[in-house]
Amino acid sequence: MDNRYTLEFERAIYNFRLEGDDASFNPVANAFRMGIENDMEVLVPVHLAPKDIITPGLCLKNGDSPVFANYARFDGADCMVGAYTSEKELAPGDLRDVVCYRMSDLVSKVNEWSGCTGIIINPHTMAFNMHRELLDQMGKRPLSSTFEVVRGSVLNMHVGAIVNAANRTLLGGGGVDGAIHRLAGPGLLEECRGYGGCKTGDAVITGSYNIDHTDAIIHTVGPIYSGRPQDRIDLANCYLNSMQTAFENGIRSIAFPCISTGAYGFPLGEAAKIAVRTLSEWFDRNPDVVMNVYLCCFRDEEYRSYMNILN
Ligand code: AR6
Repeated sequence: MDNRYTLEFERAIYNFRLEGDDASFNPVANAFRMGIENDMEVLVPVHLAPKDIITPGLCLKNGDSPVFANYARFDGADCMVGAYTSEKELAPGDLRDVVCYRMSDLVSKVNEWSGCTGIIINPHTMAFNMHRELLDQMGKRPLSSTFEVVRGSVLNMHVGAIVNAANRTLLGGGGVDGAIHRLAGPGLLEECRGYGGCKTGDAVITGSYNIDHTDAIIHTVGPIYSGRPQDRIDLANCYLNSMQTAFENGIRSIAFPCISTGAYGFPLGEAAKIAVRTLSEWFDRNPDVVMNVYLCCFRDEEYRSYMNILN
């Protein structure tokens, strides 16, 4: 199964789990809705035996043959159908018979089957429960880009692209730049060498090399803070050009660090305001694009700055 919408859904659930109690449903709902509208498929474990041997059962179709979905019981009451977003997620369950099924069809089936309370996604790892009410809510929620402020490193996020706060040489350095290069390996440095640098405020996209939970790295160069008005323009351009680069490369989820606020000394409060304003403007200018954006706060004070603004 190779479906980029299923992958985006898997990523959104992973990030939701990672964020813990503060997590917002918005990115998951976006990924789910986008998936439903674009024939997202999931792997459903099935029994190949006749229906009367398995009760209760949810009859799906695999080509012309009927098959019966596996289900799981929770707390003695809930009966949910298991579905997986990838072979990797399926592996720990040691399940042999699966069918690739359209999520929209599975949702319809679940709603028809009185014994079933919903779908459980990746029960062996992330275990994301989608009760009927949640399925209903997510199905109705309007699609729109969202940004989520999260605690932690960009390197923890499962997204289409991770943004690097690089320098003008693009040849690595300290901070998040150093961490990304260390994890990605020498192939990244080699590709970066080929670009001959990047101007302040611009963005360059590369492969992700050994970082397998993202497809790309977008390197942008923030301003070294001097207090001049140009710093604010340059920082806004970092967000704008990174978003545009992501969009033009078909990327629909992206994780930003707090660009320029470490070694480059940009005051946090001001930088957070610029990030929020620039992203909101980009969303307004691109109403037909649905992008899940994560603003990652490696240090607690970064998180506090965003919260001050958003509250
Ligand atoms: N992992 C994840 N995020 C980090 C890490 C890390 N190890 N270290 C810092 N951050 P900075 P800048 C976060 O200093 O201010 C480099 O040497 C940090 O909390 O990495 O744009 C480059 O090569 C903050 O949210 O970048 C440049 O020369 C964000 O990363 C220069 O620093 C940016 O902090 C760029 O300075």
